[in-house]
Amino acid sequence: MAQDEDIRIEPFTHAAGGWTSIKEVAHALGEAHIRLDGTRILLKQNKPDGFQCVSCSWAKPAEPHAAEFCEHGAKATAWELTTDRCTPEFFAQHTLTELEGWTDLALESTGRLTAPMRWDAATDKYVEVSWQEAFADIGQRLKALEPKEAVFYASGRASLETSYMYALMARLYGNNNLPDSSNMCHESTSTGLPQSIGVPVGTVQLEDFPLCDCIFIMGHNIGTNAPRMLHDLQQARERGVPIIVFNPLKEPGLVRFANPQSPVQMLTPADTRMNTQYHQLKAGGDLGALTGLCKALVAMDDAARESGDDAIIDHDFIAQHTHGFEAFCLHLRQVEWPAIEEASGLARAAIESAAEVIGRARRVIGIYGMGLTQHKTGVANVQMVANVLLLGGHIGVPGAGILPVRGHSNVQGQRTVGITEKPEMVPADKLKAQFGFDIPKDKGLTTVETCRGLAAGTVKAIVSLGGNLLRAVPDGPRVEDGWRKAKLSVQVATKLNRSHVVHAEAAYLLPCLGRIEIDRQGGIEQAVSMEDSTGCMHGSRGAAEPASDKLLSEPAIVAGIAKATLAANKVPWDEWVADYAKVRQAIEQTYPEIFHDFEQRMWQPGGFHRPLPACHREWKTPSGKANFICPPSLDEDDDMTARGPDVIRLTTLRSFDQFNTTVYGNHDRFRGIHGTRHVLMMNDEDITRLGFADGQIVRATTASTDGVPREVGGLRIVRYDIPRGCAAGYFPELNPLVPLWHHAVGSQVPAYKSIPIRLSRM
Ligand SMILES: Nc1nc2c(c(=O)[nH]1)N[C@H]1C(S)=C(S)[C@@H](COP(=O)(O)OP(=O)(O)OC[C@H]3O[C@@H](n4cnc5c(=O)[nH]c(N)nc54)[C@H](O)[C@@H]3O)O[C@H]1N2
Ligand SMILES: Nc1nc2c(c(=O)[nH]1)N[C@H]1C(S)=C(S)[C@@H](COP(=O)(O)OP(=O)(O)OC[C@H]3O[C@@H](n4cnc5c(=O)[nH]c(N)nc54)[C@H](O)[C@@H]3O)O[C@H]1N2
Ligand SMILES: [Mo]
Repeated sequence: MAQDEDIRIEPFTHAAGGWTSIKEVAHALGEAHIRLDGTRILLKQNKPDGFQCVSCSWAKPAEPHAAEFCEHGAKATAWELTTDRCTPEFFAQHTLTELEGWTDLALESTGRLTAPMRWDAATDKYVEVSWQEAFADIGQRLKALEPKEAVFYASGRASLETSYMYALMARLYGNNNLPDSSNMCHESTSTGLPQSIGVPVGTVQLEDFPLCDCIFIMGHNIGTNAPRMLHDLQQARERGVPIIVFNPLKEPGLVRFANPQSPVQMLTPADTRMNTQYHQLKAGGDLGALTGLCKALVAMDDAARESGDDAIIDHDFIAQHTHGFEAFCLHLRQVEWPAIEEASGLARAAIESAAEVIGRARRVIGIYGMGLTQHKTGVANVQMVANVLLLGGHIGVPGAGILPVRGHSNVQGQRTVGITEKPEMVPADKLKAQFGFDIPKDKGLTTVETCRGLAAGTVKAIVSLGGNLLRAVPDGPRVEDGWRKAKLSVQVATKLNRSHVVHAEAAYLLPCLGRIEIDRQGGIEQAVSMEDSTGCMHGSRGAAEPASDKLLSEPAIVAGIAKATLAANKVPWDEWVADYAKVRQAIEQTYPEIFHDFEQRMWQPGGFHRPLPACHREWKTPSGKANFICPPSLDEDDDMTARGPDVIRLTTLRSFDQFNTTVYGNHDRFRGIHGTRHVLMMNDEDITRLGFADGQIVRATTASTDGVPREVGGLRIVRYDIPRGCAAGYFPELNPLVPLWHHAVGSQVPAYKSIPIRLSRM
């Protein structure tokens, strides 16, 4: 955790982007001790012949801006290219027990890892080990386990090539234990959308933005977490396209934006008002709001038809392409407005004003993020967004569609090429033909199930391709206890984090090249590829010299472990590492519809789009149609274990100064909170009602009835513009409050955005 500094709370009154943004980039570059010519590197970011940003997964346009990066992308680049080094000499000076007491920021600030390390029990220190020795020992230890006892986690940055190799390794080893960060992120999308529209990903591409005539955004903080999308939204606003936001917090990026690429906006105070309606619903109020929206659309359509006006609902589309409309309408007619208002925290008139705009639009794009997926009702939330769009026929036509904004820069692609615990998602026949083996049939473990397995002692080895599982997951302290008792932990990483300093009986820390670095195999520069949030695949070539000559690439590390672990198999691991084009050929053979002519098309400006049947109204669902799916309830908390006037609903968010568990600093510029991350943003009336004061330091305790104590102390109450009954604070500091069992029905995405808590004095 970053230490508190001078604490300042002051409202942010500027436009997002603009001058502050450029200044911030320079600041970040200066502070992170960037090597080489930072600007030269940055100009290659997100370019068709350059490297794909390691920060968010937003689309990379075919005709990029001169500087196609945002300040967060620049920060992420600077962070990877730091001149600081975390060397064997550093580890010689610190035991892991000591490092466990360090903050996240302090651990990562030690710089790039430089050499493969093995934990030494006698000294409680990491000591350098040769790559060959590391692989051989890891292989021995994995071979000694039952295949089901090992888990292969992936974080979402690794390339398509590495991900394909990693998944193949796990399946040859004998399991589908391939959880990844999407299990904590967009798995509600991957579970919900196939049932609704027959694809696990969004249907919107960049080309749709100039054609749409209405956009709604739910539960995504675009200004911080996918800032380059602000350009597309801004252009839409300048065409007069209405943008309707549903978010408990007024996020500045969704309020006003000054484009740092626009000379006019840079030289004058001009900026664009980014929304036309902003609805501050309750955290977890989305099912209520979306149900209200659909109910209002149906009512508007009834009225229009009675008076002979144009229909609001696309009845032809519904008749030809959908299933379940009548049952859905019946459900909507039965739900009463007071219940909708109570569940959403929004007035009927507010919801109707949104419906008025969405109902009259011809081409609507629905965008959403973690504010929808990380709830007990996460899957139902996603399906309700699909329902809204299906009512108006907004799926499968240009200028419209559904847009889940993914997290990590290749998290979507990682799933596409086989990193999934669900064996049915993998073309087993193709893999059999290519490599002569049957993939394991049993479903593997999700991230939540992996944590349960660690806590229960049934998961005995944890291999991680990036990430910081111990910080990212719910119930961290209990998972940590299990992790310490496991037999093996192997962490492939660029920078030091908590999941490296908490060790199993045997622990390895294997440093890899980052994507921005030049990857040479046998002296020949290699390229890799990834998939963005809009289903487009792009090539990526590193531009900077590696941080250390002892680093291996991720494909080389995966191949090293695979060769030491697996029985004889038909995978040409060494040939693949020598030439990544050969991995791409294998990917092409396994997934020919998506990856044909991979080698040529990956360099196409704008990338190449994967075919998605829903985009041309072909529905790969069991009914053969797009399905209206009724939500199970209106309120998240129908089965919540604890209720009462003193229970408030906590949502956990990212600040301006972080990338997931990587905390760059203590400033949340857009929310005006400086110098501390230990805060609870609360409504003024709640603060008074519960007998507290603005600025008071309190303890939060989870209001669950499972008998497990969960608390985080030292939290400063910050009076904030947030609906009554809700509070907001930062991930990962607040993760100990989230019970492992508190997750979305169907997808197991932890309900990080809806945690019942009580407050007490400290
Ligand atoms: N700079 C930067 N970029 C990132 C990341 C990062 O940490 N830093 N992380 C990456 C990853 S892995 C991901 S998944 C994405 C995450 O990007 P987001 O999806 O934006 O994730 P969060 O920051 O968790 O914020 C969610 C938003 O939802 C709102 N919200 C909270 N609860 C609710 C609710 O109940 N209903 C609704 N409607 N809204 C709610 C919050 O106020 C916030 O604006 O960003 C990616 N990009
Ligand atoms: N309370 C709460 N918890 C959450 C969330 C929330 O909103 N609220 N969000 C969830 C979400 S959406 C996600 S995606 C997860 C994130 O969970 P993870 O993906 O597990 O975590 P990250 O913080 O992204 O991982 C950071 C680490 O990755 C390593 N790394 C960085 N670059 C590379 C690379 O190129 N290669 C390799 N091998 N390693 C690299 C570095 O060592 C760094 O310390 O957290 C989840 N947890
Ligand atoms: Mo994520």
